[in-house]
Amino acid sequence: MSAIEANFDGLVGPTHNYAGLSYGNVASKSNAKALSNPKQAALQGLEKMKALSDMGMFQGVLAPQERPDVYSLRRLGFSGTDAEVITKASKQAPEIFLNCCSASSMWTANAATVSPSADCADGKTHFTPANLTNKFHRSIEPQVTGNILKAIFSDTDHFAHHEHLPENDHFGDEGAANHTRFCRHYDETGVEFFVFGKYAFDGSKPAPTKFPARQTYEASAAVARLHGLNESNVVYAQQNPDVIDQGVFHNDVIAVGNKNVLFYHQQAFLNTQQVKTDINHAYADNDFHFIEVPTELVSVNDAVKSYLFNTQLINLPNSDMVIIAPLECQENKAVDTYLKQLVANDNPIKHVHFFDVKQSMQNGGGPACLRLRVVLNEMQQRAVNPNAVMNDVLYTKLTTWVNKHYRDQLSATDLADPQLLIESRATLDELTQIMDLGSVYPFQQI
Ligand code: SUG
Repeated sequence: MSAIEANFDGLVGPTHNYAGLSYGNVASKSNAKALSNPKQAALQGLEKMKALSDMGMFQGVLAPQERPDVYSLRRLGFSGTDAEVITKASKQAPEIFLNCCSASSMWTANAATVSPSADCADGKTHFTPANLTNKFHRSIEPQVTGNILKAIFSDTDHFAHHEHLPENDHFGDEGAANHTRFCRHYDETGVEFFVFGKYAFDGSKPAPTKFPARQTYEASAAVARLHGLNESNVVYAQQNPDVIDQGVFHNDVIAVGNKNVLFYHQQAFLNTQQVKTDINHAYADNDFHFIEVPTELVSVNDAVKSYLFNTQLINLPNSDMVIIAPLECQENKAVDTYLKQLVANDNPIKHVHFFDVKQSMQNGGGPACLRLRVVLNEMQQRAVNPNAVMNDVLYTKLTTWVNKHYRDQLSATDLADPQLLIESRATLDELTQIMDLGSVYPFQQI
């Protein structure tokens, strides 16, 4: 049965803002306190989704989260009405308050790790929401992420959902941002490639010294166990700690893979030769392409700034492999030159399409951060909630919804306005009806 790889992009939430919350993520830190434009951010995201759908791709949508997160603030001792909780927290603990306002669930590459049914022992597609323990503002996402995934992939004959891993740095899990899958055809068993930043239980092993390693080996191995993967089809690799210290906070900032291609920077891995040997061994065919970008052509700094590797590597319906890149790649001379050469050379990548996702890029989120890949066979495609699948009708509904509800400008002080929570809840309530999600948000469950 033929299968495709679908992309489920995160809708940008109504509180999209720049709070400088992600230590180790250069863009997030350098744009801290800049004014954001939630409406433009959401429309940029929708435009990319619509363009991929128009290219004949199966494009899905994942809903944003309820923010400010007054439930987390209550757990931290702020009390009273919702408005009082917001006012007290924003005055008494502004940093904690900002962490509870982020629209970071838009980066759905961090929503979960997904293993296609062809790889899993029980023949179902497995989802494990990422616990995102390394950053407080992201650690409050997994519960609702799980609700949203269950509302979209609800058919238990096809889809299996796990609870996120224990919420501790030892099991720090950042989801698909550190997970890639190789295969000849999407419907066949593939090789699942897990990249981690450090070993949690062995301090003698190499680890970054400046910025945090957000994913542990132990978390990756736990996800592989939960999903029932066959060990001979799994490859683990450690990220180069030096590049984490240069701002490569997820592997998808320095490498991307699809089918029989791994496109990566020379400095991405701690032991590149071992990575190649292990992938070749597990893939067990001679048509695998390792496309290594040398430092002398593109520095790590240029890769981080342009997000050359935070690109989507996809197969169009005519089987051409193309890159979906942010405009920043075209604006960076070294990267633009490299990409022109790449598509002219003899390799599976045929074309580069550029997209404006600047509102997300300024928080360190490129095209690949904005999407969660889900391989679906024909029966599974039919089992997906149809109101989460991009088409002309859904695009019109969602752009109308964004234009009606989203603000043009948001600053840190605007976030403390209790009216924003009322506005956001009304916005999300309407979205759950448009997407037929049921009651996925805490405010709908009370
Ligand atoms: O987790 N930025 C996100 C960016 C996530 C990008 N995802 C992938 N590479 N897959 C993060 O660091 C910044 C929010 C702020 O600073 O306001 C933020 O959360």
